[in-house]
Amino acid sequence: MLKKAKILIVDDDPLNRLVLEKTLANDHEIFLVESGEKALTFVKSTAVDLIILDIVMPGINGYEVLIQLKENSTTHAIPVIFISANTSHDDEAKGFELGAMDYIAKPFSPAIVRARVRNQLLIKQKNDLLEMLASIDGLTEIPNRRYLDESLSREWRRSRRAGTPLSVLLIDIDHFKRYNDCYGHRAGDDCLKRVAHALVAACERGTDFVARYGGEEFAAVLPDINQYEALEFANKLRDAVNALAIPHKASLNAAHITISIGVATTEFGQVYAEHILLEEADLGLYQAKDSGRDKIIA
Ligand code: GH3
Ligand code: MG
Ligand code: MG
Ligand code: MG
Repeated sequence: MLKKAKILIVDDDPLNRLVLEKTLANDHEIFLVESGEKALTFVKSTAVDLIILDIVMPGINGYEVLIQLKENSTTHAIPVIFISANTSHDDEAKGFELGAMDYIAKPFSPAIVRARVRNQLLIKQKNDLLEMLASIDGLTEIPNRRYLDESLSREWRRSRRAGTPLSVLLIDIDHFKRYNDCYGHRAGDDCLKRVAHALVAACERGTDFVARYGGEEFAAVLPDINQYEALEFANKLRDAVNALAIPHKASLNAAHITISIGVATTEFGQVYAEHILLEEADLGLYQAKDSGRDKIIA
């Protein structure tokens, strides 16, 4: 089933906008803008499912709009259908090369526009589902390593471009091997799930996330967070896991499950590779273990 989608129509011709709106408004929620500039501003504040984009417009043209959409991580996956009176094969090929999903020639048939829009929305729905399934860890049902790597890479590039801070936390359950040995692997799995959910629940800002890094290790990515704030957040995570009070009688540092955390921050336009951030966090984690566990080291 296709749910009502948000569709942005970008065309400088008022009549075209009107006809397209009438064609699609019964099945979808329609937004209209008359220029490429306005389209790029609009998608910053509203998540749309599909864009129908005119090519020839005063100001920036449709090709340029598509290029800019593709460069931005929040808009690169929005399907774009070009709609144009430019019907040469070269124009059409250029549209596809830039990443358009479809190309409709003006004048258009409303029934065909409806069908093509529906096709693209169905493909998008399936792609979103696949993307979601490929990004979730099977045991804990939180984001997995693949999601972490892709998102960290994107956030690192964004931080470097904008000169904003970015913090990464590596989180490791203390004496977890002893937990498995003492309570069994099934109980170990349950413990991992509970810790994972406590970590995720502590992320209040929509831009922060925690992923399963592997085994009994997790990573948190905190965009726009400096070292001081990252340490505060790490404390919150440590408190959240302590508050679970999961008994661990075989632990060597406490009577319940605890975590150790390494913190790394890139700040003040400092440039180093994203893997170095993880390595720095890993170094902090190693020191946290070395200094008795249930600790946080930046
Ligand atoms: P430390 O405090 O130094 O981190 O000690 P540790 O025992 O937690 O560290 P170590 O790396 O020696 O052991 C990690 C353990 O985590 C070993 C492994 O069996 C367990 N583990 C990893 N993935 C899973 C999992 O999916 N389920 C369960 N039950 N255990 C897991
Ligand atoms: Mg036009
Ligand atoms: Mg470990
Ligand atoms: Mg461990």
